[in-house]
Amino acid sequence: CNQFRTLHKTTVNYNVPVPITFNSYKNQQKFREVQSEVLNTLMSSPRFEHQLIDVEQWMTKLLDYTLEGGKRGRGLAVPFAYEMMEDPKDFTKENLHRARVLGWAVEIIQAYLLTVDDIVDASQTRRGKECWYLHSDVGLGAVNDCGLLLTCAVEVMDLYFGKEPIFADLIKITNGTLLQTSVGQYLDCSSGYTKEKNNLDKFTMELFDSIAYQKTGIYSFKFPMLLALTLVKDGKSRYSEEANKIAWDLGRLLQFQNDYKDVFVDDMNTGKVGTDIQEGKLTWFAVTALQRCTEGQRSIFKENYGSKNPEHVKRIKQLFDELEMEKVYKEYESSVYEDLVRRIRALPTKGETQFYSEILEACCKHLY
Ligand code: DMA
Ligand code: MG
Ligand code: MG
Ligand code: MG
Repeated sequence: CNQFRTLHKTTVNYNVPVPITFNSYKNQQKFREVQSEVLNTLMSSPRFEHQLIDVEQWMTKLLDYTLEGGKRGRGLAVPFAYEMMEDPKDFTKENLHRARVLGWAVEIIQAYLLTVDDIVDASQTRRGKECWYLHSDVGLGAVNDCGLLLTCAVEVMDLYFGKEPIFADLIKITNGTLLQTSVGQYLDCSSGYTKEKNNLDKFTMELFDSIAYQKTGIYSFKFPMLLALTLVKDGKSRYSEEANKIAWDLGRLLQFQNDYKDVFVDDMNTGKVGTDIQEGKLTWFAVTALQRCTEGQRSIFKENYGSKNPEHVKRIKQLFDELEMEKVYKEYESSVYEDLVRRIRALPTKGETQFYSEILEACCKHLY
């Protein structure tokens, strides 16, 4: 996480800083302990115990590589949501442990989503390392490895919860989340700009909002909360409509922060080399820049966006500078932050307020 901490100075100014406890050293430590337990349970389960040694070696390599180096925000959010949402008289240590197990299922799903995302985005690096699909012994086999990651996440749920009544809910929540995230990823890929298409009709803020919610908001914010609520007494009825709207806006916030880092922050800090300009992505920057463009600047955008040629990429970055996009972004981030703080304070329960406050702070400190 330290590498992201340096970004903190460049973003939102906090009126009242909220201490972040959900990813405290102690919580991270407890969460890490459960990682080895979950992976050992998985690898010694009936599906793997009679496999050839090669299988175990490959699975271990795949899981270790794709899980390593993440900030663990989404995974840690599951036990944190359980702690915040459960009535103290019903809270149990066993359920907290079960929430951590579900947190690891979320982290494996995150590893799956990022491994797929790097293929479709033609990325080079992730979490400071070469993308999985680029390894000489992986290549197109990465498609099957993604299937292995995803089915392992569901297998973890089955191994721990398969005989319990909540299992059906876990599967429904997980499949619904993945379906919607994949729709979001489809829209993200299909809405990109190329010079050949020469069409910017799709570059609207409405489409950006919808993609950001579907590809990022749901699995990042709604998913950990819904999983945690399966462990909470009468949890099903505890997901409020307002919390859902907050998940929507947190998804937008996380995505436009992600878009910011793609263009403006060095890969030494983000752990990944940006590809949004090259891939012609419908980002918050592209849409906002187009709203601020003169006709001449719009032509420059159309000539240079969506190209791998370094000169074209440089010209787009120059255009973003001419349009003062960094300044516009920071002002916008502050206004979104202020609005979310106000709405989070007004949530119906103390637990929800604390959960979303800490998650918001973590997003703005690039710890999520
Ligand atoms: C990522 O969007 C979305 C998912 C579902 C992984 P992105 O391609 O902007 O993410 P990144 O910038 O991390 O590659
Ligand atoms: Mg990507
Ligand atoms: Mg992507
Ligand atoms: Mg991105």
